Amino acid sequence: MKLIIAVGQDQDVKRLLTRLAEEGCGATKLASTGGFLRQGNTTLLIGVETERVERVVEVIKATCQSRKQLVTPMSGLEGSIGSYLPNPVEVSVGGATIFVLDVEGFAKI
Ligand code: 2BA
Repeated sequence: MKLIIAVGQDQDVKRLLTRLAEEGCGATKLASTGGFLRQGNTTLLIGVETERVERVVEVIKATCQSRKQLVTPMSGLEGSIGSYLPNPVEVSVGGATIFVLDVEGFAKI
């Protein structure tokens, strides 16, 4: 068995949960925050049989979109002089960041 941890964008997760339910996959949705943008995103914990990992990753790929976002770099502003405003930079966020972990044990009690 494997545990898939998928960090996605809030906008995609409702549809993704519907698709996972259609595939008969259980999932747990956690509210999370990206370390770089410091904005809300969603992390899903999905426990699946090893042979279904590829299928689930396909479903995530088909459902989660990549989006461009403008970010104003803020680090290093402390101590800046006057009204210096750094230019926003564009970053591409998602579709999803996926980790696949081995599961040593699994029980439902
Ligand atoms: P954030 O950390 O808020 O990152 C959002 C997007 O900002 C990233 O999209 C990437 O395009 C950009 N970015 C991140 N760190 C950067 C840096 N040091 N310099 C320049 N640009 C940077 P994604 O790579 O698609 O990541 C989306 C979200 O997935 C991340 O949100 C974070 O919550 C999660 N994530 C990504 N890589 C991770 C990792 N190695 N471990 C844990 N979570 C991760």
